[in-house]
Amino acid sequence: MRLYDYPGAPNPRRVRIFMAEKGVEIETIRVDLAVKEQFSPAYRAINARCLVPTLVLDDGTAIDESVAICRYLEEVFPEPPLMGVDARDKALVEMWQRRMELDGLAAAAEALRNSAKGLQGRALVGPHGYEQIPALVARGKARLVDFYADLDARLAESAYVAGDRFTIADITAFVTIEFATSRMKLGFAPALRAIARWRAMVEARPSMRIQSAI
Ligand SMILES: N[C@@H](CCC(=O)N[C@@H](CS)C(=O)NCC(=O)O)C(=O)O
Repeated sequence: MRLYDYPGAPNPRRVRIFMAEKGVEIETIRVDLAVKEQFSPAYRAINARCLVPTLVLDDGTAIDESVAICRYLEEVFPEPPLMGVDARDKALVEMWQRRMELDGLAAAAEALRNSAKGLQGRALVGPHGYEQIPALVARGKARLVDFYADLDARLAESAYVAGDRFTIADITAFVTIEFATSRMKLGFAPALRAIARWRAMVEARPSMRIQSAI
């Protein structure tokens, strides 16, 4: 297997953390987003959507979408389970992971991609070239504030995002917070004590310190 990756990007980071939690090592190939290598003919031949991460299996099958990659790894390397253990639990983990992605990561991306000068004409990832809409910056930021409030309420009643065990939902939430804080200075307010409690616990996991090998 080969993983196409870029060190500074949040979505590949989700997959790297997931792999580290499972103790899985995969050959990693850098796609340099800083020089728009994702649009090169060579990478388009691997993934016509021009985004990372992409996992290429030994039979040549290419899988993109971070959660689809994690799903594959969960099936091949089931221990420890990070996507639920029975029907009810799997549904709840998926629900919380989707909430973290749609309410959190997508909100942060909306604010960043509609404001960053380097992303002009690329407000959405992919090959189609959408223009920025400046009004979406304020909306993305407002959505992020709501995301933090909702997450704090959830973590006031639950040890981890999806229940009493660390899962992929925690990975998405953690990476979202790191991304919003480092790239946009949009961290959560100190008054959100439940997030602070959870963040300290998650940050202490060795997988969170794993950097890309490339
Ligand atoms: N929904 C996709 C999103 C992937 C994505 O947004 N990748 C970003 C890096 S975090 C990318 O490839 N950006 C390329 C670009 O900005 O042109 C996933 O979950 O993997």
